[in-house]
Order: sequence, then structure tokens, then C-alpha cells
Amino acid sequence: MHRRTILRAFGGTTALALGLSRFGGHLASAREGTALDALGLPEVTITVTETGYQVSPATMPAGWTLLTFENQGPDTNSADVMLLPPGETMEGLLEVLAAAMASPTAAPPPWIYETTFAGAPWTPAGVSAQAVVLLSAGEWVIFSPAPLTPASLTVTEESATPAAPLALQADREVRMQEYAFLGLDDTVPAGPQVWQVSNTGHQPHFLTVSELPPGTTQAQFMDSLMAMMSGTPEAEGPELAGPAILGGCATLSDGQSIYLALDLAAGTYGAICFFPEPETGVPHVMLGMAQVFSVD
Ligand SMILES: [Cu+2]
Repeated sequence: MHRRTILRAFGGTTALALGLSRFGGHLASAREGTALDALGLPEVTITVTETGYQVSPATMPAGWTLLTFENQGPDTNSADVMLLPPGETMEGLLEVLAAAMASPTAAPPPWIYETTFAGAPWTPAGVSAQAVVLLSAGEWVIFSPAPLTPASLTVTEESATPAAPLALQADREVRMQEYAFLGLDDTVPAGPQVWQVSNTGHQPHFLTVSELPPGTTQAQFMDSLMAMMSGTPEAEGPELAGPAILGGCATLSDGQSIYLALDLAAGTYGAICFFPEPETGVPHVMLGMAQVFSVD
């Protein structure tokens, strides 16, 4: 299956893992023990293995939540953390996923663009990372397109007061919209950072971070991504053909924020969103949603 075709499966998580993870790369996602630990928030752990997702505990109170993502699988991965819309069930979602895998060019169902995705970290195989995410009450599913088995998370109404604002000053605010990343124009300091990533657009977006050859320009990055996405042989741009994903966040709905712990070494990096546009299924990167940034 061509990469450009498989990426049209909504979410794109498994597509990315299949298509890009064979390229090497060094660790940049922060492990446990980040600034996010100190907030004293309720904690949930999502583990992905070769076969599927597990969530512990299975029930959480609504509000800001410290999410630890443990990638015990063989590929770079993340998790789509999605609130099941009213009337939708896990069984129904599985049917949608199966249909998407069988016919990757089909447009995702409209409710994908209307429900809530809370985000989760991206990590290379064998790596854990942390984020703070906002969970509302309801039935959530943790998934990526088949063949990984999804998991369920029940989020209950808080008993007393509404969720307090998060008392955390992020080192950097990154905004995602159609079709750009804002807030990565200036140099990012090397070392541990907390990014507040917000979706200020109208469609879901996600953010993958990959290391690029030093000095890669925005134009070179876009050219190489367009070549990769259109199926041009990799010989035309071998060093950029499939940058390994070191970190970032999975699908995030409009109006949602996620606080990501990152620890990037000095270098040149690229941020990419592959979420499909609703009418055509074209990944956002093809519409310009990719950004080079430098870390020093
Ligand atoms: Cu996007």
C-alpha cells in the first residue's frame, strides 16, 4: 500500500508507525520525572504493546490528568484518546476502523471532526513520555487504526467544584490551526521544556517532531515532504524521506490543550500534522502544515 494512501486512514497513527519508524533516530522525548510530575494531578498510564493498548486505572475523575504513555511496542507510536460521541460504541468504532483499513481512501466519518480528542505523547519504541491532558466526563477510547486492540477509559463527573485552571506556566505555547503551527518561529532552548500545545483551529490536528539534517530550510523540508507524500522515489531526497518521530502529540480537538514534556537536544527539527482534511482526505501536511524549527 502506498504511503499516501495509507495515511488517509483517519488519525494516521498506525500509518505513521508503519511508514516512518524504520528510520533511526535518537531519543528526545522526556522520560518520567518531568516538571509535570510535581503538579500532584490524578494519574493515568496508557501502555501500548505489539498487540494493543492498556489503560490503568480504568476509571478517572474528570479534569486535568497526568498521562504517562509507555511505548512497549516495536514501533514509534502514540494513542488517539477520544471521547465516544453520544450513541457511538466501542463496537461501532471498531467497525469504522476496519472500514478505514479496508478502504483507506474513504473519508473518515463526520463525527471524527466533532468529538473530543485529548491528545497523548508520541514516543519511539521502548520510550515513555508524559503529558497533562484535560478529560471530560464520559466514555473514552484509546486506539489507533487496527490491528492494535483499543482500550476503554471511563471518566466520571467531579463530585464538587469544576476543574480548576491548571497552575502551570508552560515554557512555550504552540498553536495548531488550518494549516500551520504557530509559536515555533524563534529558537527553542535545548533541554527539558513544557510546551502547551493548543488547537485553535476548527479541525483536529496533531504534531509530530522529527530531527532533520542541520540547517534544513523550510522550503527543503516542504519539498521533501511533498515528494514523500506523492510517492516520488526516496532516492530524490533520501535524508529527508522519512524523518523518525521523536515526540509530539496525538490528535487534539479544537479548543483542547495538552502540556507536553519534551527534552530536545540542539539541532534542526520539523513539526508535521498528517490529520486528513474532511472533504478530500488529504493530510494537512499536503496543505502546508509542516514547520522547521531550531533548538539551541
Ligand atoms: Cu492538522
